Amino acid sequence: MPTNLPPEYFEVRERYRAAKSPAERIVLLEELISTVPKHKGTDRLRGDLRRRLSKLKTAAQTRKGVSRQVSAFYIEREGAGQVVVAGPPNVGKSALVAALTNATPEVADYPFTTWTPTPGMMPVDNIQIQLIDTPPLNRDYVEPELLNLIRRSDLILLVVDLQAYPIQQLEDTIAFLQEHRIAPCRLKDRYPEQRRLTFKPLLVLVNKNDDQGTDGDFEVLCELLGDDWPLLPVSATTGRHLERLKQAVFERLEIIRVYTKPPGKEPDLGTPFVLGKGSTVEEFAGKVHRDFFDKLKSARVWGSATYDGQMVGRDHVLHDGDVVELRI
Ligand SMILES: Nc1nc2c(ncn2[C@@H]2O[C@H](COP(=O)(O)OP(=O)(O)OP(=O)(O)O)[C@@H](O)[C@H]2O)c(=O)[nH]1
Ligand SMILES: [Mg+2]
Repeated sequence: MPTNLPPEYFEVRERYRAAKSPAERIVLLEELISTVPKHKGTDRLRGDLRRRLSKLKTAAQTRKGVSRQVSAFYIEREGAGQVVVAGPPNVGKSALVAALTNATPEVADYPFTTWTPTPGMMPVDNIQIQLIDTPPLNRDYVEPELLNLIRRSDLILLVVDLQAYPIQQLEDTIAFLQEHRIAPCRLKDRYPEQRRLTFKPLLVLVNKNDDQGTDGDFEVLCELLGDDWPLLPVSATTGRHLERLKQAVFERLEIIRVYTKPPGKEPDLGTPFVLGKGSTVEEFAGKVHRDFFDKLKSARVWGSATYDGQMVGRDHVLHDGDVVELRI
């Protein structure tokens, strides 16, 4: 089966091969894994890379002192997706992470408050998504590790300040990211031959849209920018539109929630399995347990099937909210 690896894979693989320290190798291997598209043809490759990563991590932990050298910018993935909150100084990145997650990063009314990333978990319905507060992106100095953290993530939330030149902030930050070979997915068509760019999904959060008094400013911003960017007006201070933001993050991550149902019993609607959009029954089975993947005889689906409890094949494509009964 073809693997169809994107150019970023080969670019990151070169850097991974050239990496010297164990910490750097761990970080780059994580990044390499994030470039591999998730489909059946890459199952084996992803498995091999993950095994290699776990060996590297074990080695780093057993070697005395080495684990301490693993950078603060290396953040273990948790939950249904890893999302970085990035942008210029003082726009409210930390305030947003504090409002949306259980984390408590420092918020202050002067720029360059944040120096290291802080992860927190954001509940969205019945799943948790990891948000990471980051130090500001600025031209004078940027930690290379911060750029790697952004490259490894599943989604960028680019924050700008409605009350402080948001268009310039947006354009400068996009240009800055591009200079560091990170570009929003929506620009992929514009650079089809650009092998060295890492394309990332991106949403623009227009923060400090505190109440109806600032709605007019947001409307003007939308008119000026047209349809160029997916803009979300939010306020960390008043909590305005934060629910809408959570749903937008869920949708942009392109994930689905699927529930198990033991034969003859009620479905377990508590904790779903989270899969990529377009995942099949077979991929779901593999996620539940290796045995299900190997020995799966039949499956019944409630939700996306034509009728409830319909028998489907291994390649049936699942949808958000489906309930699946696996039989081996
Ligand atoms: N009015 C208003 N002020 C906000 C909002 N969000 C953050 N602020 C204020 O903006 C200032 C900067 O907030 P931070 O969260 O520290 O900004 P940051 O982007 O993390 O800043 P750095 O870490 O320096 O990059 C603080 O004074 C916050 O109280 C908001 O939604 N509305
Ligand atoms: Mg901050």
